[in-house]
Amino acid sequence: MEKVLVTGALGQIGSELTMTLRDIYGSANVIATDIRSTESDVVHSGPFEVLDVTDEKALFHTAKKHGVDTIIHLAALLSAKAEASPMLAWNLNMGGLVNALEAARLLDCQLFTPSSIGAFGPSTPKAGTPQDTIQRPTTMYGVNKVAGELLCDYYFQKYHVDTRSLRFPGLISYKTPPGGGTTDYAVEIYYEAIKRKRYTSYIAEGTYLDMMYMPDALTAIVALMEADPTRLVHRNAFNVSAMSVEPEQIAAFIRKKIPEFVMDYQVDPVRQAIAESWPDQLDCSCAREEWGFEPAYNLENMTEDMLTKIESSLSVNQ
Ligand code: AKB
Repeated sequence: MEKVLVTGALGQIGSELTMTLRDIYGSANVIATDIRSTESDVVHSGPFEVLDVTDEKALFHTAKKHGVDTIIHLAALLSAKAEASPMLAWNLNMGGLVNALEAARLLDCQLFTPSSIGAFGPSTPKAGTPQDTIQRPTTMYGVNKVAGELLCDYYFQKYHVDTRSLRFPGLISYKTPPGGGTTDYAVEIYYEAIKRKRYTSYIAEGTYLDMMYMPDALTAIVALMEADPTRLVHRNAFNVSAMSVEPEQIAAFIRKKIPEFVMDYQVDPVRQAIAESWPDQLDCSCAREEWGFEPAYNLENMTEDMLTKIESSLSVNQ
């Protein structure tokens, strides 16, 4: 990676990844794009362009104009939003990806795009979910992710486009909130713990899902993209996770810092059904063996960091 185009750069992953890439590769070498512009570090700290990824020509010309060698394609709808608007999800998630792949093919770029635990479904083994296993998701988001994995493999095999991807679990971060995902509760809980000392979870007690702290996700993206291709047996996409947790476990770790924190439940049937269709805990051994995946954060040190960072950012903004 020397010169990178990021789509969806103002989203949860993009807003942090863009800044990390600018630190590593230089601000001028990371071109951030999104469907909208905002007053933000991403927009002001380096090149930024408004870009609709469903516009094939605009995506191609933006990548060509900047002479990039890598496309990090993040623009997509998350699971709950995709379930509410399946056709919009199909058009954006699949249309955007194929446009990014075509630009990568024509301009000889490396390409990263995230897959998800959503690429699995109810018939997938729930515990120790293997790297290569049944993928029959029951959500539009999951259908998009499986199709996306296959499409990326197709572009690698047929056109030798250097495509690489990670199956992200719920990503927990304190800088930019996620929007429209099933795992968003695991971010909201920390904000509500600081602001109100209580949280009503829309995911039921006892529902285990894989999670990872954003710094580990950013490190993983860079490590995978810089990995020696001869070591990669897999490409699209690697299982990655740092913890398998249910809501009450997060609450218990929050209570170590905020003893008066209270959590109750008002289960949202749509997001609960999505969560129940996903694995409880992924097997990440291929990511460890093929490119050295090693997350630094577990539930304990992530919770400490989240609470400290949210507290200081809320007090600065008061
Ligand atoms: C979502 O909940 O939709 C995402 C994901 C796990 O892909 N966070």
